Amino acid sequence: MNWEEIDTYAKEWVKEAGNRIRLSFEKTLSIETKSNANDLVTNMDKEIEQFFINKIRGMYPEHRIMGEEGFGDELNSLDGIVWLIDPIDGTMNFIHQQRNFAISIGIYENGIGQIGLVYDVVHDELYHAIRGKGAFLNGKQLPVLKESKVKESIIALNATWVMENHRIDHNLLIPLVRNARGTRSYGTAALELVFVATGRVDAYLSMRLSPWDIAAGAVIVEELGGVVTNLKGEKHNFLSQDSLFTANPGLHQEILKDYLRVGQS
Ligand code: 2AM
Ligand code: CA
Repeated sequence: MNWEEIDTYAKEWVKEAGNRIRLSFEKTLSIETKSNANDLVTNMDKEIEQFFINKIRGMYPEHRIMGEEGFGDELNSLDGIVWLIDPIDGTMNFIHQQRNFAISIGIYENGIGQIGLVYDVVHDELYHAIRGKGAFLNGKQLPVLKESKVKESIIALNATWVMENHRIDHNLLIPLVRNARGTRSYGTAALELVFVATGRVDAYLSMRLSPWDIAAGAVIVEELGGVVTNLKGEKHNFLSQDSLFTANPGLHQEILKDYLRVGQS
């Protein structure tokens, strides 16, 4: 498979999609809700997903596509080459803030991430990795991740999970928040993953994400030696919703063992 050729096209399309999103700032958005009043989608989410699908189908008709807005294929396996697309990750931020959102595209072969592209449109920052060939920010190679301890780390974590909730015993997270140097929440999983990749934050935890939110960022983090699992420390499931826990390797182990108590009764 010519991954470099696919990467070149994907980058070109991501930049063109970014331009379309920037131009949309001048126009009125049409906003609808999906599963609940805070689950938002705009005409741009849909338009950008359709833009990518048309490009991919034109160039690579045999590839399959999983897109958040449902214009792609119905997938029940990751066999073959699959594009996992989130046209706008952080839609709520896109609507309310016109920043803190990204285009996220992961390209997987038989379930293994080969290319990850995360484009922070407003900052014109393109993070990308090709498996085994390095990870880059606007073409400049990123260094491999350094290990850190909780007490010197910034942890990306949404406050929702530190209140009583039905996905995790929030008492496990209180000491983590107390002991960390600081916590942050950006509301965009794709960017939170690339912030782990660049060391802007040291770990990111979320209880419920979809494959397209993180498929691209996971390739970038792993290319730099970071660890990507679910909260149980198991391989993340890229076919359905799952929790996510990503960090530099030393920190990942410390949090799993001392805070999430994985492997202990
Ligand atoms: P989105 O903006 O593409 O929907 C916000 O904390 C992060 O979680 C964003 O990456 C957002 O992606 C994602 N997210 C929001 N609601 C979600 C849901 N119901 N299921 C899975 N991921 C969700
Ligand atoms: Ca989205």
